[in-house]
Amino acid sequence: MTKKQSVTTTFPEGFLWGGATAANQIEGAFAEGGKGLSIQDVMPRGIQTPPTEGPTEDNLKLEAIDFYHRYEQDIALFAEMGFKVFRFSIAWSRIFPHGDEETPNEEGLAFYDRVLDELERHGIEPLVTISHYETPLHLARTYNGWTSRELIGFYENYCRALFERYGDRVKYWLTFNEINSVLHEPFLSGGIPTPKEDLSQQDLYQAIHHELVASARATRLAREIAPGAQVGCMIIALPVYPLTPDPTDVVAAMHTAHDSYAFGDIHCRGEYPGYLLRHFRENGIELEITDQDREDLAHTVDFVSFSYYMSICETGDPTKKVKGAGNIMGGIPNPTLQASEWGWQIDPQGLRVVMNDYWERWQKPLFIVENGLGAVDELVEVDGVKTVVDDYRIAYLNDHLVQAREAIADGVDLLGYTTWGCIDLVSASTAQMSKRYGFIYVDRNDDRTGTLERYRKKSFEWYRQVIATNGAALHQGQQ
Ligand code: BGP
Repeated sequence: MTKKQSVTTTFPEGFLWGGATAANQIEGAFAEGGKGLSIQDVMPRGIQTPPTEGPTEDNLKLEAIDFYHRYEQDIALFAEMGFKVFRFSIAWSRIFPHGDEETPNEEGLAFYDRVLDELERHGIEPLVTISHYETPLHLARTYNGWTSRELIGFYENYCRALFERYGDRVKYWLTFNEINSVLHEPFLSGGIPTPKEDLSQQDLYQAIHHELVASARATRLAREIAPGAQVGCMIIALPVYPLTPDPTDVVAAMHTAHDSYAFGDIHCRGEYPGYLLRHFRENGIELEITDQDREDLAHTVDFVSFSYYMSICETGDPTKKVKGAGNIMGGIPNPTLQASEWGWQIDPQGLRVVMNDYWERWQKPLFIVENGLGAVDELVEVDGVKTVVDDYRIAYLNDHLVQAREAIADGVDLLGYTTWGCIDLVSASTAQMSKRYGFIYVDRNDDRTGTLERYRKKSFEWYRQVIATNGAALHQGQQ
């Protein structure tokens, strides 16, 4: 990387401000337009309970927030906030209803044409996640998801269909959402129905290997079919702090950090890092890695994208190992931090730490593609207008953006920032509607009541100003 180190105290010109979503959490219309079932259609409680046999009516994702029919209105609201970029995912099962067909479903492709048209009309750059926790159910149940090498070919076909159709209009692509989460949630992340406790390390790492090869093949394919495209990996960024200054805790933190670093290392360096090979050796894991796989892995990504919600602590003392409430990755709570209503610890400075860390480690441009606060919101009337006075969300986002700006001043190359759930959507981990992230309130409740009407929250105007001033409207926080 030869890019000159920047010394700046502001966001760069052309910085991509925007918001992020995923198909299964917003679209609804789960059986329209020729769409097949995805794993999400059988996850009415997110990761809290095992999947159901088929779709059940208590599954909020079946209708979600009806973006499938309301995308024009929603994109207009994003444009009103001044979005430069909108991150969304393509539902694999809209394009290949079962996942293993040879030809794509035209109706599915046409839907995303319309979404792209609308974004283009408003001058909003699309940022597309190819696979966001929505593996076609057929691939999960027939092949045991990514444990099967056959999924590489199916995914490659899917990517080919996307690059051929949208390659000239989509510049930024992400191959797999939060790819490192497969270690923790094999079904959600890898479409693997075998319960985690019955899954051997061998099978799990082989599945991961298949995903990594598929990701690299997508990168190679994008370069052939859509030469202007930029392909990024997407990982959960989770700074791991030692619980105490005891060197044993520091080493334990290093090991836990490696669990996530490995995914970035392979995507950026094109080969397995030594610490992971050692883990394989010492645990009797022997992966099937072909010469072709090695060649494929050498196609490294253009940028590194990540979600950032929290940091965790780690200890080498087994008596102190407790798993905190929190996102998919869990981790030991940090005694110095406060947590959200769902137990996710809030650590804006951790964002600066992780950005410096990734930049120094990989020297690839970074993209923050998820960050936000899931909270219970109350719809109230202010001057006759329905809204949510979400000062807590404004404070959260403000403090994280201030730290991102610090990291930029530290020399980090940051392409953009998309807040998670820019419009209220169904939660991934709990499948609740009441865990709201948006600038836009959606009238939809956990019991499936609600009109689906949209309302601007207080944070809507705040974000509009932040974007309009390219960050100058932020309030200085901790440094
Ligand atoms: C990430 C996922 C998203 C999203 C977000 C918030 O792990 O990529 O899909 O949902 O976390 O999580 P949750 O919805 O569980 O609050």
